[in-house]
Amino acid sequence: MHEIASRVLAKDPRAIARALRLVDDRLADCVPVLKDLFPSTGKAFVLGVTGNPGAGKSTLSDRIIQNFRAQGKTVGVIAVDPTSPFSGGAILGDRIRMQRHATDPGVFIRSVATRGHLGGLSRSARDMVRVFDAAGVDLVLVETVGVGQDEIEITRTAHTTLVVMAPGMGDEVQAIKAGIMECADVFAVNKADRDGADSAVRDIELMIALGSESMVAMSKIRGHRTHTAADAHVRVEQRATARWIPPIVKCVALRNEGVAELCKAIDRHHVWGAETEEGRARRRGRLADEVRETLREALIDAASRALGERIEETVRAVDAREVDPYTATEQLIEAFRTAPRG
Ligand SMILES: Nc1nc2c(ncn2[C@@H]2O[C@H](COP(=O)(O)OP(=O)(O)OP(=O)(O)O)[C@@H](O)[C@H]2O)c(=O)[nH]1
Ligand SMILES: [Mg+2]
Repeated sequence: MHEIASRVLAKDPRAIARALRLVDDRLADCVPVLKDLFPSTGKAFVLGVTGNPGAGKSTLSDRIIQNFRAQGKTVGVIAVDPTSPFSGGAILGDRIRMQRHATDPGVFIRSVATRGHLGGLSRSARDMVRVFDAAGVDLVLVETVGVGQDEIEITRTAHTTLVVMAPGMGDEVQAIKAGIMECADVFAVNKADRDGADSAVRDIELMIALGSESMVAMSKIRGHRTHTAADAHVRVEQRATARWIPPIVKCVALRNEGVAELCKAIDRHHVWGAETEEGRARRRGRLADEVRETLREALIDAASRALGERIEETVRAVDAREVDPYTATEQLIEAFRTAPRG
């Protein structure tokens, strides 16, 4: 076994930090480490926390961490720093708001930059979750801003996704736009100390009642690019027989109000995911997606290595109308199949 892997399994904080860095940088050494760690994973509960910038995700996460710590559970946090123009300063914000846990040896916090990731952010997040999981952490909390496809994709790593909204910010419309309504397992209407919390709850209830189909329709009518995420969700929903209806919990993260109830709602979804056939099917579906995605990448890598220049030449030939793209692809596959293995 890889030395870092055995130290992660022994819960050595420095090895955990190093493994997280390896995974985040996608250094070549990370795959053997992940292979060693995988058999020891599958025990942690993974909670995704998403929502619009400033909705109170970090403040609420801090409270949720407190709640888990009070039960003697250990926590790993992955805070994905958004590239979104409206959330400048989030890195500092996250640090400050979770700072009370910074000296707690039962809490590991790791920030991940979204900038510079070549589409592999959700994979990095998933593998970082595994590092924490193998190290025996009980809860892995992943905070991401619910804007942009990349960030939303990350929520697929989670067993339970908490969507945090704040009243009076037009969050519901923003959320439909971003496609985050569809990935919510539990809603928190935070900042309930402000006006409009009850009407925010009613809006969300209405949207849940309308169902995903209507959300997709609405999203399409509004011309949002992101309706594909919603489409995919509807397909998943149609496969599931007993639907989970997301509960909506009002809270005031600043004053720790409603947080205990929120944690109970999260826990109910956790149990649903682990103990119902629908929940288990959803978890298996995610692993199946991962295997397909990894296979696709590995095949493309292998084909690019084996075919080299030929791919570019084919592109030029198609562009020059010398060959159609269908025949060209068939020829490339045939060339790949018969290429000498190296
Ligand atoms: N009034 C009120 N303010 C809150 C509450 N919870 C959080 N806030 C404030 O809202 C602001 C944003 O809180 P954060 O926890 O940083 O929100 P966030 O969603 O993590 O923000 P980003 O990570 O920047 O997207 C801070 O000034 C918090 O103090 C609440 O329950 N009531
Ligand atoms: Mg935050």
